[in-house]
Amino acid sequence: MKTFYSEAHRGHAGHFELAGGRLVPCFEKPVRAEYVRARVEEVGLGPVLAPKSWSLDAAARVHDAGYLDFLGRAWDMWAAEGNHTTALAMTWPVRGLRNDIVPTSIEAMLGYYSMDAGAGFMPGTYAAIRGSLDCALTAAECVAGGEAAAFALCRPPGHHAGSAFMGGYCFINNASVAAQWLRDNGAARVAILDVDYHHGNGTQEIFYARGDVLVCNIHGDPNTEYPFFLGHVDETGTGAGEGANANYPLPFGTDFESWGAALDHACGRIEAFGADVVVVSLGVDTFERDPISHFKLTSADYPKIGARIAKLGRPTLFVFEGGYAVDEIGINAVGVLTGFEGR
Ligand code: OKP
Ligand code: ZN
Repeated sequence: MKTFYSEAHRGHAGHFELAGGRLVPCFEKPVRAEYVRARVEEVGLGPVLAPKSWSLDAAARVHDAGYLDFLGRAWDMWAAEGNHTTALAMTWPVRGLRNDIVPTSIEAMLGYYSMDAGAGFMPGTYAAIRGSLDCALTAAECVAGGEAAAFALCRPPGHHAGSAFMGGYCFINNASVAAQWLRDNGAARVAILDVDYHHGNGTQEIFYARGDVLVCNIHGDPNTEYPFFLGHVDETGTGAGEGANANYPLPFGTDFESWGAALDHACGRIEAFGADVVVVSLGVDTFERDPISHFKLTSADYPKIGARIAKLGRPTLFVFEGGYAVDEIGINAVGVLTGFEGR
């Protein structure tokens, strides 16, 4: 399969995140995409191609226009106030406070348009966001054009980004924009299968009231794991979307035996739904040695994930999400793809 990779991701670098009360270099760093790309080339998965440039029209189908506008202006507004390093949110309009007034100061906007302090901007962040989106859409176009599968090597990731919020290293929800683009270009029913360790709260929020896009998430139990406030089993969709959201929260220490059972169940849901195309939010932070996660998958398990997804027999778009054990990130992510291809 083809891989789409944008060099613009390299400008999203040098940013910090808050962890344990300290500002530390962000776990979501450029070497992640470089190592995955290197592994794609090493195993000869297929060509690594630069994506086409896309306007924001497709993104605006699932994201708020004011939010997208904010993403494009955030760094310049932050720098104009004399700041030189990571733009991070610090104040949020939580329940009980007003959120009907869109703010105009950068500090207020960062909080207004985020769910945590985990999506930091640097000077090259916006270009990276756009390059990541370009990868997702160009890969989606391949799948819509009849290719069995394609890999969008997205960075930054996307699944924590909602219709009007960023968070958890994510800004534009690449998988959701791609799913909507596939809906708008011939697919009547789309399934999103999120196998990242963390719950794809942004993806769930975007499609929660939609019956045409099934969202399945396998993730750390939100009672004890980030992003905490969404991802429970009783969240099954609402209105026209009732029954089109499935969560599989699993406890710390989960290994492939129980993780794979959840995947089997999710695949059954995708079959019953009758998806015309499958979008996989492909995170490999389920790995046993991931530095911020608590599942116990091994490198030998990733090809099995790909093989199970291939059994669905549907056009499949893989969109890269998380994974922070960089030494094994290439083997694990590309393992899913070679497993899908049956080699
Ligand atoms: C992004 B993706 C854990 C803090 C978590 C943010 C993690 C974002 C993960 N103590 N910080 O889903 O891989
Ligand atoms: Zn994750």
